[in-house]
Amino acid sequence: MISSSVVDDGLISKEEFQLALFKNRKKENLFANRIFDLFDVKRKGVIDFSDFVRSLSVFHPNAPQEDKIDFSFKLYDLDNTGFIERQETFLDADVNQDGKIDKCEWQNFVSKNPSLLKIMTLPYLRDITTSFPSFIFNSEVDEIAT
Ligand SMILES: [Ca+2]
Ligand SMILES: [Ca+2]
Ligand SMILES: [Ca+2]
Repeated sequence: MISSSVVDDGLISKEEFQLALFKNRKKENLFANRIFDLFDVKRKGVIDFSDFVRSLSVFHPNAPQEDKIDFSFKLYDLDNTGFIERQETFLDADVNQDGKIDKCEWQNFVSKNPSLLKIMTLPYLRDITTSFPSFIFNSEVDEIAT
């Protein structure tokens, strides 16, 4: 459905992705751009079906917490530096006060603030796995990395 919302080509463009997330294709959204980039595993500027399924699997209720933390870290690391810099978040997670949040600080922060990971779980995906067997749950999302 998403892939055919603008151009029915079996691929999800950034415009279609934004439309699905925010019901709005006009407004450029930094967050939507970042999620799109993370879903665009093959870096082709479009999301194909395998990219989509693979990335979405991290949002499954049964996906490992570690994968969710990882994905959320990348999500907030908007400029892809491997750190969440102060300007990327207002969160007071920078324990060693070096002006940036590393993966370790992020893990600690998230474990103290589990609500942050709520957006990383989409309960309805549980139904997809049962009603849509080709949705293969995997934990290979690490490969999305940089
Ligand atoms: Ca399309
Ligand atoms: Ca960064
Ligand atoms: Ca730090």
